[in-house]
Amino acid sequence: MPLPKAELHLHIEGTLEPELAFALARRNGVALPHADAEELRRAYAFSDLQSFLDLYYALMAVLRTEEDFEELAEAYLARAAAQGVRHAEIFFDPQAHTARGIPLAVVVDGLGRALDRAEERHGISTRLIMCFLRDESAESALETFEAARPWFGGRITGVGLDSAEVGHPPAKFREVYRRAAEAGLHRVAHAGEEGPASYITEALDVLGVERIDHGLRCLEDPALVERLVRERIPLTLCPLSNVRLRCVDTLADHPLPAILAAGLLATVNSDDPAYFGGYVGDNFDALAGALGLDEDTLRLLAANSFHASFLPEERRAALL
Ligand code: ES4
Ligand code: ZN
Repeated sequence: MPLPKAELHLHIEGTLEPELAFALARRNGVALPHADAEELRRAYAFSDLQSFLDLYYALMAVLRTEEDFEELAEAYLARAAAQGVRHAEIFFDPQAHTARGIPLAVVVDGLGRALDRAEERHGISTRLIMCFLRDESAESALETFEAARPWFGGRITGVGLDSAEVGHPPAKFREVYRRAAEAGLHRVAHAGEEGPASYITEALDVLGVERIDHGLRCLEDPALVERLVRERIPLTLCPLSNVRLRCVDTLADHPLPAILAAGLLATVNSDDPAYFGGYVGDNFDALAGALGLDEDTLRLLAANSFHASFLPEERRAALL
């Protein structure tokens, strides 16, 4: 039995497996620049975050209808449940769809159809977090935020910040995060994946985030590490992602041991599992193998995932 865990850093568009991409492409009459699923999989050799993002955004062209988004989320939930996930806080990228002419309602309601049944079918509670693309303008983020108001406090419970990090510091999104706080939404942001430790500090100070997605590079700033420990700010680490995007050389070089030794609240997640070689249980297994993690450390990581979640305390305690 896999350890019960929560997944807190998962881009639903990054769960699009090549086989489903081809099935949806056929159904929707969308041409893909690859012969078949195997050839597409061979293209998953990334040199950095941007080389991944180029393919990730291109493949989204196959997602067009509510049914498509429902199938995407349903496939993720089934795989996650099989690997012990009991709670999932799921990211999606509204702008990546609205920019292609797909209405926000198609995306949110389509995902919602699968999430509505997740508890009953898979024993997984869910939350949906809308992410702003940081390489798009602050105005575009504000427009997207306002368009999503009908779902606030219902289907959408938080905001995040993703896509190309370097050159797009958190402060660019001050106003939209201010409005998110005012609307009672949770706030997270990717920071310190490829970008510097100062982006983590800025995400805390300017955006008021409650969790840092990735946050690997916090180790470059000892005062920041001390603050993250003191304030119990969780890091949502994604080890297989870090290797595939060359943020770390190999899993054996992953800084998780240093992060845990520093007293940080670290969690393990899959990020974009269809692209990076595995779902969250696969991330646990690969880390355990490469770093020789013992059973107590694996249990700690799984327990951290509930502590770092946005579930109410009673529900967290019940899942632990
Ligand atoms: C992402 Cl790994 C990663 N980093 C930043 N933005 C993303 N969007 C999807 N995956
Ligand atoms: Zn991510």
